[in-house]
Amino acid sequence: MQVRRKVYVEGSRPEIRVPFAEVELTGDNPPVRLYDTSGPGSDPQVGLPALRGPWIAERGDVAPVRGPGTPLAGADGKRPTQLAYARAGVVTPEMEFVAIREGMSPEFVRDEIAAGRAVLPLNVNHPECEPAIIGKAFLVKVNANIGTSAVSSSVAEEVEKLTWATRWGADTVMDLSTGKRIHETREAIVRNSPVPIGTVPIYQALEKVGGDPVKLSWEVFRDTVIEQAEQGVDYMTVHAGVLLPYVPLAVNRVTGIVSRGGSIMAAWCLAHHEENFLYTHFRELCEVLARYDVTFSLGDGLRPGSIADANDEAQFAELRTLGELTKIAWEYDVQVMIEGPGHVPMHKIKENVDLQQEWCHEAPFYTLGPLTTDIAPAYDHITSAIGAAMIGMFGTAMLCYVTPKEHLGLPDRDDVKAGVIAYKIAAHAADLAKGHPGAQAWDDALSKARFEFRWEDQFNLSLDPETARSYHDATLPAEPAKTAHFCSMCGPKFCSMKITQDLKEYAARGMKDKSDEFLAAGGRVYLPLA
Ligand code: IRN
Ligand code: FE2
Repeated sequence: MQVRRKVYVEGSRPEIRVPFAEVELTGDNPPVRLYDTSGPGSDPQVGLPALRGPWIAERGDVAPVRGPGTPLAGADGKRPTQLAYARAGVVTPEMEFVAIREGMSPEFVRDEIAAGRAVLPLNVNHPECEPAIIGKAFLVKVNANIGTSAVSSSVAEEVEKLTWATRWGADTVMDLSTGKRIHETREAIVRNSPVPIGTVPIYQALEKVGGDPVKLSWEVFRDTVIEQAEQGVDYMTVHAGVLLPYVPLAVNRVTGIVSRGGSIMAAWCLAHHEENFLYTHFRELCEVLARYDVTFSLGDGLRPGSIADANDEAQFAELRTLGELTKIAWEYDVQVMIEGPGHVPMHKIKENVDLQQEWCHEAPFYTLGPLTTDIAPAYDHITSAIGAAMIGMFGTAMLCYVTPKEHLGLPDRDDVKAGVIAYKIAAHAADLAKGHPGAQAWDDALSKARFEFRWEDQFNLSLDPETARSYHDATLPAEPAKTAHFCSMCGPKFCSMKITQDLKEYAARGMKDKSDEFLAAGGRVYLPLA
């Protein structure tokens, strides 16, 4: 019954094989190809094959074998970043890969990266990754956060969550692990991940100094970034815009500083009464990230954590600084995205995108929701998917999911699925609104299947085929119901789709016949229940 299968489209050379999920349809309806993030599947003990291995090797700018201290780049001034190549006019195999994935030309992909409007987060030490592009001209992407905390989860469980999140369509995954076995957990995640992996290195740096933010230093942070870059982390959240003078701006807020990284850096700045070391050492950090092609995700440490605090001075002061840092990172050929809120009511969402695009020179925006109301704990995947759809429509490139457990606890498997599905809906709704070429073909195929009562096709085209099928079967489990021209929602006599189909038939026979027949039958559109 499952007629979804993985197909590959070959690029200009045989090892550029771009995956799609192909849905076969009944009758003479052509198959539909969907963007596919699930990867080739791996044995967690072995990891995925190194798809990008030959592409990285042939560029000759990094050592061929991974291990401490291997990257060679930087020594001769050449930086192995996709931004450096794009600026030099080179279309890398990675760029060609995403061009096929998105249905765009490779030159367009290269030019968007060169302009800083899109990023390709691909660490030279993550050859297992299937390239995915993040930028407003492309499909809106979804990030899912996973990670162990001090109180729960094992390494195996986290790899399982990664696979589960990408199965439902997560385009990137962030490992926010803290506590024990943090290095080992991340190693297992990166080696098994077909999607870019992001982290927030300050979390691990904090573990290294025993959990006391005051003991943090640039040196501990830098070494943590190198450790994670060696493992292959593709992008890193860095809260370099939480400046000492901005911290007092958050004091009178309803919810103060809600960002974990933001509160760690604010505590450090206040305790030392010194400027944020991520800001003062930013150029050195750029040099490290450039060596591995790690993409910056400049953190929004002062994002609003409530409707009352949206679009305030603290938030926008930090955003201006992120714009300044973007220019510096670009001097080093380092790719940049900008993180955004948080909690924002619908009428204040557009201003966020407009200011971010203006102040940050069109670097891709990556937002956490935003939640459009604070009244629904346990349903914040919904309160935030509303904001995510809107902010996506206005030009946000990636949406960080929120699960039903937000503000309440650590998400389990079901929460991860609920969050990813809610965000895939938001992202796709934004793709439609933006008129991304090809986005509507999926809707049209499903609508047609629905109208023609091709139930199996409708299930198979669904974002969540299993749930769609099970809801249908809960009331009409028998096999003939899969071709019946009604469902249990309205029953056989009230189905609007059925009535419209009859109308079409009448129209084909001539309006006169049709109206006679209609009047003879009593002239009612809705028939009384038998
Ligand atoms: C995304 C946009 N703004 C924040 N995020 C994500 O929130 C960020 O990438 C990370 O995954 C998570 C927690 O970040 P804080 O609380 O440390 O800022
Ligand atoms: Fe929140």
